[in-house]
This record gives sequence, structure tokens and C-alpha cells, in this order.
Amino acid sequence: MDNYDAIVVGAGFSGLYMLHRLREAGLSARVYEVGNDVGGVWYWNRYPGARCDVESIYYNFTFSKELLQDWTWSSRYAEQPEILSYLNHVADRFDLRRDVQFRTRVVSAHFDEAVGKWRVRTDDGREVTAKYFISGVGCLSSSSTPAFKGLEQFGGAQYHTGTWPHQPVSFAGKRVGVIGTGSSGVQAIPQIAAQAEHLYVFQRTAQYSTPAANHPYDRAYVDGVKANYPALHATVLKSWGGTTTRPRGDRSAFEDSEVQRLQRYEQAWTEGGWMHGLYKDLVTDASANETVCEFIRGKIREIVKDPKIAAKLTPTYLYGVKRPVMDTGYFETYNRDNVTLVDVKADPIANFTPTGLRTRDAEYPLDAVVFATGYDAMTGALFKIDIRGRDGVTLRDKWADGERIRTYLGLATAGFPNMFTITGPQSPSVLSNMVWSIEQHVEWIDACIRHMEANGIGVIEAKPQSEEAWSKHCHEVADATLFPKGESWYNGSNVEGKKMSFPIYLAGISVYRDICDRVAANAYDGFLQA
Ligand code: NA7
Repeated sequence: MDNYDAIVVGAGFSGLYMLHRLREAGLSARVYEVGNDVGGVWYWNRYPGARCDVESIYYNFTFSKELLQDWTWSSRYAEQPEILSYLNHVADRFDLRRDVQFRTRVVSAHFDEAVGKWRVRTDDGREVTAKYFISGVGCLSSSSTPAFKGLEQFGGAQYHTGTWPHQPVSFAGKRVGVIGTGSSGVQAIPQIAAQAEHLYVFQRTAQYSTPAANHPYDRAYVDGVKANYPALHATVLKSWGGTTTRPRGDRSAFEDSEVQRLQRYEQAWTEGGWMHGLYKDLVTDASANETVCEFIRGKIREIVKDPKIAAKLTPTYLYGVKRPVMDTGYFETYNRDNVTLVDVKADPIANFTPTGLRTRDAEYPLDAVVFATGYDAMTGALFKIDIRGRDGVTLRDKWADGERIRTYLGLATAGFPNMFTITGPQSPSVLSNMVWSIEQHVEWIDACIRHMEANGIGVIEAKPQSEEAWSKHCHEVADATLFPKGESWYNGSNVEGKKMSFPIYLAGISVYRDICDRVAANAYDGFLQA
């Protein structure tokens, strides 16, 4: 049986950088990846219109000055093919592929207390052992297709945005249904509408979407960014979310007059991007939040010509508590003659038929259906692996299917020694610039492992009291905001029957980074080490 120092799951941003650091530390590592190649979520999400909602200049690694200089993004919000090219470039530059085993799923990982190692089994029937077991599975990698009645008898083509085919898909001349209007649906809908004979959008919850205002990068701008990267990086590390785009406002929405506020919203709408950072209380005070909600609702009424359709597209909940979306021509799409919006809250989906989809009140003939129904987020990909720590306890049971997630710093959990979760639940993860949060986690884990190796430590494990305190702190911080009040994949409400304790640390990346650094500086305070 092969033995490695570390097993890493996933060859996306997390797994690739983790592998690089482990190698630099002189350790042997094996990465397992289900896909045929590197890229993680950017390998799978090939749907039309797929692009990032973090500005490109922040959506890259910073650990290598040379890498920063030799890669140039073409536009403000990079499209999926360009991000995938970037990850291929990283894999080539650091010769990473030779330690990645593709087309391989990790089925189980059991901690063997007798030898203090992880036994990791893969779907090719092999088992390997390793001292360290590191998850780079990502927060949004386990796609979710609701169990619609009759789906098995539907004769048309079926796609999920999160597992899109590698061959081009043409919707020309087709009657297409898109179910779901989260980021993926909102990005895909205008593109599919431009091709399809007719597009039916099945919307459960209306979205607050603001223009991305994407544009090609000006060469002089990119050169300026590259010349000043260290300063930019230092500024970003002091931010809340990991970019300098719209840092958290320093005043309340009510410190401005209504006229000033509307001017600010109007300017932000023109510049593009999310709006919840514009005032400091937009994510903490419902009445402040309502001012931005009303502004966006007004925009929807302005853009969408048919008032009945505009009304269906108008959200009523708080802005930002459900992941807000950025779009390119989303609301405008509903002015097209070949697009029909179906409100499936008012007229629920009943079942698929061999030729289409039936709601309670109507029938829609479809040649193809696109599930833009999202992910079993945050815990889904981890729970797909049978992870067992001490005494054979499964991670899934320990976290009560997600209802009682407990971690220390979002990096480790008691009873699961030498296991680390890159951007795991209870870290800033999806409410930060993922790439830089990944870098921070990978570097922290790398330093921790080096500390262990240098000091002859066999096992490191979060203390139960450390994770209880961290989880409590996480919830207190979240409860001081409006985020937990939303219905979102942030808390699992997009998936039928899923209940998840709010899984994101919301104090901001700079606060979080300081805490993690302090723990490391205090000889990994809060961890048992033996
Ligand atoms: P999301 O944001 O979870 O969106 C999923 C969408 O699918 C959302 O509109 C859901 O409605 C809808 N949905 C889910 N289940 C159903 C059923 N059963 N019937 C009808 N509609 C349904 O996933 P995305 O892939 O768009 O985006 C995920 C993240 O990836 C995104 O936020 C970025 O960070 C990148 P709901 O709102 O739950 O009522």
C-alpha cells in the first residue's frame, strides 16, 4: 500500500497550491481529482455566460511574483475559459500534474488511531495511507438537481450548469427551459435566450441583480496594477472581503440625504458590481437595507417593459442576504418575444412529462432543460466522502448533517486529527475573495505542518473547547448581521430538506487572518499536539 505524507482532495485553486507548498516543504503528496484535468469548479462550470463575480486582478494567486507578472487578465470579470487557462498555466508552471491522479474520486478517509494515519480509499479500488488529509473540495462543487417528479421520462436533453458538457451545446431552434435564477441562471439566461427558439425561465425566487459592467481591461491599467501589486495586496489584506472594490462603507445609509443616497446607488449601478458595501449598515440594518432594495426594484421596473413581468421579477426580501448576482443584460432579456417567465412559487412545478414540464396550471413543451439549481453548498462535497475520525465517528454525524457544524477556525474539527479543510465551513470562504482566502489557508496549513515536522509532532487536533468557542463566536458575529435571516445556499435553504447552521465567518478577512496568525504564533494554541 502506498504511503504519502499528505493526501489532498481536489485539483482546483486549493488543491493545486496546497500541492505546491507541500512539495516545497519536501513532503510527498498525492492529489485526487474527479475531473480529467485541473480546474475544480472552473473545470466543470462551462455553461454559456459563466464568469467570475470577483474582479480578475484579485482572482489570482499572489505567492509568486513571476506568476503575477506573466499572467494578464483580459477583462474585469474573467470568463470561465480564461480562468481555466490560468489554472492550467499554474499547473504547467509549477509542474503540478505529475502528482495529481485525475478521474479518481476519494470514496472514504478513515483515521487509523493505531498508526496515527489516514487510510484513504479511492473509486479505483485502491487504498493509500497518509499522515495528513487535506480537503480542497471547494464550497460549491457538489451540484444539486432537485428530485422533480417524472424527470426520468423526459425525452429532451438535460444539463446542469455545474456539470456542463465539454462539447459545444447549441440551443438554436430549440425550446429550452431554465430552472433556477441564481448567479448561474442569471448568467446563462441572456445567452440561451439569444440562441433558443423559445426560452422558458422557471423562477422560484426573484433576484436582486446589478450590472456587472464588465469590460476589457485597459493595458495601462493592468500594467499599473502589476507595478504596484505588493501595495495592492497589503491594502486588500486589511479589507473585509479581500478586494478593494467597494470596501465596507464608513457611514450609515441614513447619514446621507435621500438625494445623496440615490446618487450613490445610481453611480454604483453604472460602475457595476455588488452594492452591499456602499454603506456600513446595509448588511446589519433592515431599514438601511430596504433603501438599496427599493433602488434596485425601481431599476427592474424601469428596464422590464411589461409591468406584470417586472412585478414577478421584483424581489421582496433583503438585499445581499441571498447571494446577490451581477449580470450582463439579465432583466433586458425579459423584453424579448422569445422569453417567458414562469413564477413557480405561484404556479409550482408539478412534474416532467416525456415532452416537457407541467406546472399546476400549464404545460410547457421543451426540447432541453437546464438545471441552474445550484449546489449542496459548503458541506455537500465533504459529506460525499465517508470521512471518519476517532472512534469511527463520521464527519456527517458529528456535524449532524450540517445542522451543528463545529470547527476551530474553519480549518480543523475535534476528533479528526491531522485533517485540514481549505476554506472550510466557519471560515470567511464564500463571502471573501476565494482565491486569497485559499492562499491564506494553504499557507497556514503549510506552516502548521512544518511546525509539526520540525518538532516531531505526530498528531495535531482541535480541542473540543476551542471549536465550541469558535463556533459560538462565528454565530455571534453572523447574528449581528442580516445574513442568517436570508434564504440562501449560505444556509442550505436552496436544497430541499437541508438545514445548515450559518457556515461563514463574517468578521472580515483581516480580523480572521490576525486570529489565525495569532494561533500559529502561540504554538498552535487551541490544538492538542502529541
Ligand atoms: P444558486 O444561487 O443556489 O441558485 C439556484 C437557483 O435554483 C435558485 O434560483 C433556486 O431558487 C433555484 N432552485 C433550486 N431548487 C429549485 C426547485 N426545486 N425548483 C425551482 N427552482 C429551484 O446556485 P447558482 O449555481 O446560481 O450559484 C451558486 C454560486 O456559484 C453563486 O452564488 C456564485 O457564488 C457562484 P431559490 O432561490 O432557492 O428559491
